[in-house]
Amino acid sequence: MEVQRTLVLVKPDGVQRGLSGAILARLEARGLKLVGLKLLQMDRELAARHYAEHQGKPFYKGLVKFITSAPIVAAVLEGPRAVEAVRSAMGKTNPTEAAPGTIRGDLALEMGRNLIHGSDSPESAAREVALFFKASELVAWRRDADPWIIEKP
Ligand code: DAT
Ligand code: MG
Repeated sequence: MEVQRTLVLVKPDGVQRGLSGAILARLEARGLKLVGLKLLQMDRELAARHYAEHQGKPFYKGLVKFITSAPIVAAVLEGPRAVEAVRSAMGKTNPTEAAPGTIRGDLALEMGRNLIHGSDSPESAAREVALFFKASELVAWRRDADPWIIEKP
């Protein structure tokens, strides 16, 4: 199975609500491996680059205002098909449509306060990881539990 890396952001609502640990714990418990982690506050320039695909949409201004309003936690997670694994764990963009058992379905109510970002494709992941992390900030490490999580690590 293809090993991938993906970018996760615990958005300002998640940090302010004290859910950073709970959100990362769900992804870790699923078997995804942390290879990068930091707390930061995004500026408008980083937000514009991160959300470039949404520029011009009606919700764009509010999205940038929200994502830059307070600190976030940025993480890089690695595993087989990590992009899809994070997306399915997150649930649908609109939390009221997100399935119970998902992060958004269990912990959020509104689109503009949906707690978490996860890259939507391996190409987006590569671009987004590079926006938030230098290569030297990513740690390649062997996890003792790997053979118990990944059939062919
Ligand atoms: P996702 O975060 O599930 O990848 P997205 O990339 O389509 O969703 O949008 C990025 C964020 O923008 C999303 O998490 C919340 C906000 N957003 C998207 N569509 C919206 C809409 N129609 N109204 C308000 N906010 C929206
Ligand atoms: Mg998206």
